[in-house]
Amino acid sequence: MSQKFLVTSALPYVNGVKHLGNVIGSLLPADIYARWRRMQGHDVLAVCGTDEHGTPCELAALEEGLPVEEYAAKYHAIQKRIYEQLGLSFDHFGRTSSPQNRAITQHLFLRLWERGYVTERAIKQLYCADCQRFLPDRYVQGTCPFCGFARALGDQCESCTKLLDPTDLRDPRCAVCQRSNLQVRESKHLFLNLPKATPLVERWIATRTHWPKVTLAIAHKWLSEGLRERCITRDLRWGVPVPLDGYRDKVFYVWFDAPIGYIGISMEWADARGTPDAWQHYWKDPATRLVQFIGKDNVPFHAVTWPAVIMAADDGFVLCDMLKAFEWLNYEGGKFSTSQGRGVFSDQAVELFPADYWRYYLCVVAPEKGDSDFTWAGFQAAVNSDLANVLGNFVHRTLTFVNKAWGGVVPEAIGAGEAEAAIRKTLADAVRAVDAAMEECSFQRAVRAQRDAWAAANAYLQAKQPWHQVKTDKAAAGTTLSTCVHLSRAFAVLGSPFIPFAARQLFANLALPGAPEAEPWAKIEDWACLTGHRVSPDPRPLFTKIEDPQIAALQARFAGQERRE
Ligand code: B3M
Ligand code: ZN
Repeated sequence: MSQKFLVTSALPYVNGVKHLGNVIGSLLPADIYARWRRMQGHDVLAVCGTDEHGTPCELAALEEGLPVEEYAAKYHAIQKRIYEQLGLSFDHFGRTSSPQNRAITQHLFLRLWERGYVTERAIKQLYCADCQRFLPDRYVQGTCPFCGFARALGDQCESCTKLLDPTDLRDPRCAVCQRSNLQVRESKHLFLNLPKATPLVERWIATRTHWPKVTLAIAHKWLSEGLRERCITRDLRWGVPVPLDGYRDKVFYVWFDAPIGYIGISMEWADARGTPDAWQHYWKDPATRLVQFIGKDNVPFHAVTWPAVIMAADDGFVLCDMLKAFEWLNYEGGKFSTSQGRGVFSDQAVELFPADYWRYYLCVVAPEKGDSDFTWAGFQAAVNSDLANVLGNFVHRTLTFVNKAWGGVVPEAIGAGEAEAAIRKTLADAVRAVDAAMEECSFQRAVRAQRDAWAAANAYLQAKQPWHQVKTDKAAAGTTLSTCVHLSRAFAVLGSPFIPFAARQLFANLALPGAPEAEPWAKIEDWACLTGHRVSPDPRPLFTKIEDPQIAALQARFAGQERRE
């Protein structure tokens, strides 16, 4: 039965270009999941977009010398293009700074306010008398009281990593004008009353027994430590304005409007297609399954604070059905580093190799059970052995031989025997294994199941040797070839959510009209649909092997000397 699915990926911060860890940490899994559910015939809305508010974005704009609106628009466009090149098939890639998100954020806030979930409190903050503005944490620089580092920021010292309050800093100065004309001033702020919402969250989390262990552990830890009121306003200009008298010169804290952005982006999608209410079809139907992919550090916001907002607002929005969190992808044993140019960033990745190479390898090393490591050797092995030698070779040998011995017309499988029964069962098991893995959002297992099926198909072809069979028993050779052609088609359909570009090329090689993603998932196992069909006389290789010297050069190039920007 067709169900409604809302699929979201964490919204990448707009500042800068994201690295491969970010790609496997939420973006790619959300895309694969959405593709798989669509092919199963479900009604899917998949959304993502850039998270554009907050001080890091404002400071990055300042550094690049652009007004923050222009800066955000520029990097939104850059990121959007890269994700398209990676084949990420979001129905809409929007922005948290959209008018839609502003409207829905203000609406939800007012519901919280009316329902008594927001409290007012005065807090002390630094104020720059020269710039005439309050300074959020990261706008204050000074000397670290612990280690003496001279350029510590108001939230943390980069040198000794101690967490700081701006008022802890010695010789504090304004990061914007670099002067020290600072005052401590009192200003009123709004706080989300999480203690009041705690029973709602506790009751709801108790029903999420099907969530992955990591996600539940973090949620329970937060709840058992007790939720505190959280300040949701900031003295900034860039952000969603607070629609309440006495606070109109403030904006919401970025983590207040960012998760609401999932709804705002769905509204953008609905507006863009000229059906402004269409988003409600998903968000306001209790039967919709909301499936969210995030990095581990985002769990508290998705498992506790955002659901608290949604439940406290009590406005009929669906809550998360499945929260899949990823751990960290390291780069060759260390960390990806933007400032040191260490590791591969998404813009470089799409220039270097076809998207499917990255998509496949990132699934192989998906950090699902702990941190994992990107290595060039692993990448090369995945591309050369799994993709080129196993899948690519199997398809190529099959189609070349159909062309050579049958004039390109797929023979019939007459008298399929034990070996055919076995390989058919292998495919059936693989489909079931992929479905089971995807149901649990286990991407490593989903690609492993396919790789094993490709290897089994290769072994079947190798054992049957149709190029010898044909000399003595053409019908038997035809059965082998027919089986292999149908397996190739099945691999294209089954692989389509994971390696969509190669899957399409495979369909082109089979001279099949339409695209593999348009095929019904239920029809993967079909052993006769191509009998009598003429395949392409000129099948193109699906993958190109990566040579050792190329890998050595890449290892050197991304080791950390090359500074970005
Ligand atoms: N912008 C990305 C991160 O923490 C953050 C996610 C927001 S999801 C609503 O990496
Ligand atoms: Zn200043």
